[in-house]
Amino acid sequence: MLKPIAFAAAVAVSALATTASAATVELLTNGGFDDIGTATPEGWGGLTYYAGGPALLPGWTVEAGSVDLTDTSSAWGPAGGGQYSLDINGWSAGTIAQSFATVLGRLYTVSFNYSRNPANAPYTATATVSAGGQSLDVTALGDGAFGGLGSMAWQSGTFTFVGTGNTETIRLAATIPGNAGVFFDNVSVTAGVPEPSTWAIAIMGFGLMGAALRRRRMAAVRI
Ligand SMILES: [Ca+2]
Ligand SMILES: [Ca+2]
Repeated sequence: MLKPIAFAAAVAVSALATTASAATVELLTNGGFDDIGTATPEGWGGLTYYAGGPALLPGWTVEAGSVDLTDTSSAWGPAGGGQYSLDINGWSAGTIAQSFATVLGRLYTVSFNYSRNPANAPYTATATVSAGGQSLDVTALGDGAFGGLGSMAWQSGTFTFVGTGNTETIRLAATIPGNAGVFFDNVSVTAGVPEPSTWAIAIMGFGLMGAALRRRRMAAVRI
């Protein structure tokens, strides 16, 4: 059987471990690009969103150029998740952005899936994902690793940043010209959120540790 102090420590540690893995909150809206808004398909079958509109990509602002959404069952499929995925090069190099609040000192994780336009992206399609002062350059070689028309394959990218307490912006930007580039899907920003109940258990655990230490000191005095 564990001594009280060891038990208290175990409770505290397990509570903290639970806190670290339990609750994460998705901070982005429409990171999977499956909410297409009110855009209508263009002649080639996909949806294009231009800087300045008129169609709005829900959750995102198209800051430059244009971006395309294509259906999972089209030649530009399957999507990385859901029904649609995004070519960061619409008719030209596109940039999209979305802002969210951060908490000072908290660690945030950015993750996404990426592929490349199997139709006519250059051999090396590139883009940059940035958020919170950090960024990741995405490179998709035309070496077959990302599949082909109707058989797109996806890889994962991730990085972390520390919250400033200010509003931060995630930005996906094409870094090559042209109408075909890096594809994105399942873009996510999460932060681990302490659950009040587990923190209460942790604090109680530390309280028990304190009580056990006090008892030890008292016992030592008696001896
Ligand atoms: Ca999707
Ligand atoms: Ca395109």
